Amino acid sequence: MKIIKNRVAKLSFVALLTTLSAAMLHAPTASAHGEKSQAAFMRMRTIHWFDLNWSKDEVAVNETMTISGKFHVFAGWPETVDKPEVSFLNIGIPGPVFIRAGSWIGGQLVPRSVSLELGETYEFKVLLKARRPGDWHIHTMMNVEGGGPIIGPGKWVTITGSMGDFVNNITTLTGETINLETYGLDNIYFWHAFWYALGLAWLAFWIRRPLFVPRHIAITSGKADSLISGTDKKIGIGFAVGTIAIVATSMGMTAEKYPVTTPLQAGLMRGIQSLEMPETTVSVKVEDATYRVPGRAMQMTLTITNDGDAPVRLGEFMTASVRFLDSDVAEDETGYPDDLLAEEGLTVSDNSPLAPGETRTVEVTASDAAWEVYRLADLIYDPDSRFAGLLFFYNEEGDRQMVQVDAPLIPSFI
Ligand SMILES: [Cu+2]
Repeated sequence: MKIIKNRVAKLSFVALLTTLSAAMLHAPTASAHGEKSQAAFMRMRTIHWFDLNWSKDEVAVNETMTISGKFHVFAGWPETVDKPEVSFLNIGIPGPVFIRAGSWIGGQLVPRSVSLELGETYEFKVLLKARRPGDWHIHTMMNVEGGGPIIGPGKWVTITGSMGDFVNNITTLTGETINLETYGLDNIYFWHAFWYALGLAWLAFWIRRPLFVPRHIAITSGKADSLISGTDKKIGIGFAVGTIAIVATSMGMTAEKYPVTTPLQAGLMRGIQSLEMPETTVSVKVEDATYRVPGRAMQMTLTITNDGDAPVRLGEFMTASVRFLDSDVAEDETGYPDDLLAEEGLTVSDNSPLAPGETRTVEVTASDAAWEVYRLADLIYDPDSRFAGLLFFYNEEGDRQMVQVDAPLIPSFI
């Protein structure tokens, strides 16, 4: 009786262990994405996302929304990160709460990886279809081979409705309409349960006998041969042959049922159309740049030259998705995420219009809690402490010019 109890206990322990390890492999829903813990230099010196638009704040299950905008591939790409030769436009979301129904760069459908050129600006659009209800932080994201996911700004979007209503119908190349959400699910459940049960049976077969100590004693006393009987060997062979037979038969059946299959398409698309940006007539030289730790502010001394034919003013400094605006010159009309927007975060010592042909040296301060909240200030502890970002200049008509800056940043602790 005691022995039987022991075996039952052992068996249930093993089953529990197996189930627990399987449960651990299933990752729980993430509430944040670690966007703040991505190294500041990665966010500042790789991909600059701007002119973004999340088409909706609230969307029902099965409805679609788009995220569109532009991204600039920074010319001063860090040496420690692989160049974006194989990049994949993606969306940073906590699991499949949306499905990506399509994505485009420069007007071209990009279901595959693309090759991006340093110093170029691209236009993009991602079409999403809502799947799981909840409040989700939706980021733009670029996966770069050898560089990891490079995350852009995130905005909260609410999905309403019920996930049970979600359908993802597609028509296959053979003319059949299927719902990808449930397609083949019974088969998946069946095979998981089947192999799980077979695995347990295998374990149970070997466990229903004395384990470690009695076996150890048998081996040390020279009776190792007695541990595995002829029946054991036969059953072992039975399991092996049975497994191979099941795999072979089910493969044959599958091939017969689905005669036409094509592999998942993967490949690299080159020659993606970049965006023709208006010619830059403003040039900027960074004389020096310091970050004041107590003031949560970055100060730059900039020498700005206007070679154009219209006066310009500095309206915005953008780095790592944080936008510092001079509210006299520029304002946000896109509903940009609040925590990344410093509407009055940019002060310029003299921001009167810079006349054509004029050169002026100004002190520019970009201050906001975002330096600390978004952990951009961590930059000062890097061995290559550089900052980078985009400056936007505006003329009277509201036309905009984009100038990139990239310079060493010296911290000040007083
Ligand atoms: Cu997020």
